[in-house]
Amino acid sequence: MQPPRTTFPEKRVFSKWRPVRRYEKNPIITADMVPFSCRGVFNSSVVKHEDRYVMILRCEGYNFYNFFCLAESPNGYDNWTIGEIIAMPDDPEYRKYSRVQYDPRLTKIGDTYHFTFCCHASDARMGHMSSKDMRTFKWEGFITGTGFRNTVLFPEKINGFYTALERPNALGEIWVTQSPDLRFWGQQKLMMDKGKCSFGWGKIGPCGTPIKTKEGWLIIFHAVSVVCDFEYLYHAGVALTKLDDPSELIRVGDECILTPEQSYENGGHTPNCVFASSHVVEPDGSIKLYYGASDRYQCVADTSIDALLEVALLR
Ligand code: BMA
Repeated sequence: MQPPRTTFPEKRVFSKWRPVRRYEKNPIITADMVPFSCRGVFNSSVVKHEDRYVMILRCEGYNFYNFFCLAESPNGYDNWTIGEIIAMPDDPEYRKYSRVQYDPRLTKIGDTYHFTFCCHASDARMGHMSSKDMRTFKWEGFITGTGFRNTVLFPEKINGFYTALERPNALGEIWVTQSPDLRFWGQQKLMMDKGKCSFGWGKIGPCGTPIKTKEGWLIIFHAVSVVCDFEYLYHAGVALTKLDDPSELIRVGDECILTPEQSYENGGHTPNCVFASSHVVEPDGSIKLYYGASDRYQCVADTSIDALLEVALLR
């Protein structure tokens, strides 16, 4: 008979320190603040443009169709003003996929904001618009065929190529893809399969713009575990990859950085869901992490590059 285990293996039990602290006034945006018929606001994307935080707010109507609104705040936490609905492309190919759109992602490359989002007909496909002023958006075209979701661009070229993370819809894993011109994409490589994540055995996918650090690219991802009544639980985690080849994983943090624990995350439309779709890195290395709670509310939390690296490398 095995003797009873009295100690845990090293690095499996950690201090109570947590890398992410929720904003005490969460949720920061709710459907009743939107001046249009709307049942939920969630999984949005934020950039700091000039002196304002500008959000592409994902709104879900009572017809269950989604639309994107612009929202602005002076400090990224409160006093959000909800503005115009973003005009979607007047393009014959786009119209075939225009019934459903969701999961906005924003990356600034040079002086241009790139807005990628999921469009759906019989399967998902990634659309791409660009903007210089975060008010008007130009349709650039589809950057994937069907079967792909959650494409997010890196903020700079890698080895001379624009680079993005994407998720094949059916597989729920993270791939790296590259392009010479932001139009034609290829050279796909697997970055991370769901078996690498201790809390993402259901599926995983990329979140906001990868963050360049001295240790490597810090990748925030969403991960789904499945509990015994077959319900999904959505969490956020971090991974670190090589700077010159983001398909090469350095390590994946075993501890999730955010998991549903508050009533607004455990209830709502998709119970037990936090979806950290975007973040803003401040000059001092602190990070505002924007996340949707239970597919109903838009929230924010505070973290930092150092805290996320601690998880990616050591926890
Ligand atoms: C995202 C989107 C949502 C979904 C959510 C969980 O990837 O597909 O529609 O409900 O995950 O927040």
